[in-house]
Amino acid sequence: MTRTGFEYVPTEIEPKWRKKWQEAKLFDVEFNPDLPKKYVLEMFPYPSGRIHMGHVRNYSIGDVMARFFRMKGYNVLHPMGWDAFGLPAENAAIQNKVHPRKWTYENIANMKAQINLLGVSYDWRREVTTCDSDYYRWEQMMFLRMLREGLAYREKRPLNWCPSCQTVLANEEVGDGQCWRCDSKVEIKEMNQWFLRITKYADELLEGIKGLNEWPDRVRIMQTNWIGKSEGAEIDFTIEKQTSKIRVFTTRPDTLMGATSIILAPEHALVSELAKNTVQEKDVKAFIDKMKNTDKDERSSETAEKLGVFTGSYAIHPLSGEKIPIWIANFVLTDYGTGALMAVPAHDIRDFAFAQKYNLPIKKVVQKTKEKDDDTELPFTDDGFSINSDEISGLTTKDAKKKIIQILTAKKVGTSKINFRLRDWGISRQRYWGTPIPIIHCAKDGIVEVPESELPIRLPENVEFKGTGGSPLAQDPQWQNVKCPKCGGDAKREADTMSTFIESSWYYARYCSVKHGESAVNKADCDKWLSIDHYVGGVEHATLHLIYIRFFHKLMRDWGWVQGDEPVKQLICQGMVYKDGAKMSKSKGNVVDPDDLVAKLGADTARLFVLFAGPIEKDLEWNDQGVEGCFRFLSRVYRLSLNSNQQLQGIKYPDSVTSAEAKKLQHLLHKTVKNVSCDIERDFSYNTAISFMMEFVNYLYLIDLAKADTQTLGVFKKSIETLVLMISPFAPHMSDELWEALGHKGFTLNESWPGFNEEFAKVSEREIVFQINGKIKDRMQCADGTSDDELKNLAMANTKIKDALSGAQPKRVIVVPNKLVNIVV
Ligand code: ANZ
Repeated sequence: MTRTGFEYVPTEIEPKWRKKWQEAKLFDVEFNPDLPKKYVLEMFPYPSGRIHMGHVRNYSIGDVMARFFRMKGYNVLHPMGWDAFGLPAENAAIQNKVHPRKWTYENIANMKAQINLLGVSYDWRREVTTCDSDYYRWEQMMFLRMLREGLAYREKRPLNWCPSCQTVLANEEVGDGQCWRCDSKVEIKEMNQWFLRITKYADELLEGIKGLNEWPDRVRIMQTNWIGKSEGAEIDFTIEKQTSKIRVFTTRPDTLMGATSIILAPEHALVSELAKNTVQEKDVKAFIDKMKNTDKDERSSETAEKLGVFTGSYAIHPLSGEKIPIWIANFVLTDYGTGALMAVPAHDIRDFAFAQKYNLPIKKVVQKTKEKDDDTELPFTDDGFSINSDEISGLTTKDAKKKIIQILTAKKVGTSKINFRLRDWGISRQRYWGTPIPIIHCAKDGIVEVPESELPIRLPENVEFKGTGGSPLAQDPQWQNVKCPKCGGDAKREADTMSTFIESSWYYARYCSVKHGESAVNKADCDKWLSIDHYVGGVEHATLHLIYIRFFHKLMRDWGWVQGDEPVKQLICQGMVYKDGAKMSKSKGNVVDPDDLVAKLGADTARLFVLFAGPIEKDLEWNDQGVEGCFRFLSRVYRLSLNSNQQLQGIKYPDSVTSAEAKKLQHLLHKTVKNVSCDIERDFSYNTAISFMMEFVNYLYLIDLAKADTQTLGVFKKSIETLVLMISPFAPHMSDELWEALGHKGFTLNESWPGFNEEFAKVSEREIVFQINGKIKDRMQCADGTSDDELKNLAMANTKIKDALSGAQPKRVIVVPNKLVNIVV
């Protein structure tokens, strides 16, 4: 192919097309009942100021989907917005004395411009900004509805407190005893908090996981464990010389006869009473104090040393009537089950270690076999057969559990019980930049709702950002001091704001409408677009956001706002972007700025690279050569298209394709379309789809148009046009530029995705003759276009040839492609 001066200069092409797209309102979408629909969604960003490569990857993945499906004939909803409340805005306010609102909206403007530079096909008319009162007012309304329905409540509870952020954290926001945001050590603090009763949906949230068959397994497992359903029993133990009882939760009621102590969490309400006036009282107090400052995860970790103290009191075994000691220990947690357990050292690893350490009796009540007394080693934690357990002796673990629950129920000392690890969702935050909780506290009337007609309750303006303690909202007396809506007396507004995870729990439904009118979401629009067909985001949201979004969907369903039980059909968790072996981040100093890349090599190259560098769900290692490789590939496509376009003026697609060269090209064209389409559609395997296009381009470069027959020229022309359409979702600016240059009007996005003919795509076969010194020895069917080297290898490996050669070394091997291999000896 002759080279002429077509130079690929993305900075000249890209702004021009973005302007045209905008003018044509190319990305605005209305629902069309005649077309199948797709709702493609990327998790919306926190407006931190600038987008990073992780964002570029996220949005490029979604954009290729959206564009591909649109070309495939779907009605595609592809919206974007801002998860705009949150702590960084406040920290910026503290550090730079800029109001969180100003900071946030400026960041949004910056980031929107950056995203638009990438040419992502968002329908911005649907943009959601969660810190707009027009958005959060609905959240306040939902909160009041939940309050009325008993789904929101206030309670004093020990909660995770981050001393550095000065705020309460949800369990999900604590990992390894540290704050998810600032890594400070989390403390436990008793506080009045608002909760959402997510546990009401625990069973449904768990059951629903079974139907999420297009979610990654790891996310389904994480959610299952997070919800943590345990089936077992609650059993009451009376306390010696007292009227009160201790209730324990156990998943192994069949081991009741092996219980040799009761162990309470140090925070258990009965502890101080039990130890009162005993010799142990001082030790117990000291132990409780020590535990206060020990992190929960640390206490319950498998490797942590088991520590405890005897309370000085005894419990009475409900069946044997025996006296067993009551202890407190570090590994018993206050917020699980009843905060108390019966220790069965013979059959529980932790209890075993504890009993050994403190010399508590160990009683074997389960063994592996049905035999009289086998030599099962302790602790034995598997299922087996009950022994030394009166009525249930001899039964399998499963039957023994059932039977013992019957016995306990009849005696009114126990019942079957299902426990969930999932806790109600604590949503109060002592923060400014969040949705105000629409509640008024009145000395006379207690908790009073703000009347809905007064919503939204906007944030006070008169607040100084100092970063020290408490709720900033309480600093503005004018805002906080109000009259009680019920009695008219002096009252105070609730000064906490809501967890920002609430905003991201329902935004997807709001996107369904362009105009909302007087409701949070529009049912008719939601019915049209939901559920989300493909949801793309990071796996770090597996147990936070992705549980809350499912919870809110069920809430909204129960309110009749949306249909269907689940919000997300397919979840795609993209990998992270690494450079020099570390996650790309400002603190590591290994950031590649998307704007720089776009300015230098163009948005299309940036998009192509983040998709070509590996499978979307795998982590991606940044590679400057890889980026340049992508730029070169696009340049090659650009030059090839424009050069050939000059030479192919007036050439038409042939009526029939008969020449060998044209046939081969036709085959490769159809095969490429097939491979690219399948890879995108089946599992969004973009990197392999791009490879197929690269291979095809390499082949096209081998064809000498000056020598090719007219059929080949016709198929070549078709090949270029098809290639331009196939690259369009990945490199939309360049594709539209080429499409125009090839003489077409409009945008590639409005063209149909190229089809293929299965017959042409099939590998056609040729009969290859194997000869020695010109004499035919064998024949074989080989794929059309099998390479010379491959044919040579096939011939040398052929048994008839091997026999005939009987060890003789060939002097020469002559290959005539698609016809024969002749071995000269
Ligand atoms: C007796 C027993 C015998 C137990 C046995 C286990 C094995 P999951 O499966 O996670 O639900 N437990 C109960 N409450 C606890 C608390 N607040 N903190 C720590 N551990 C607690 O765990 C349930 C089991 O964990 C319960 O069953 C109890 O020990 C313990 F051979 O009771 B088991």
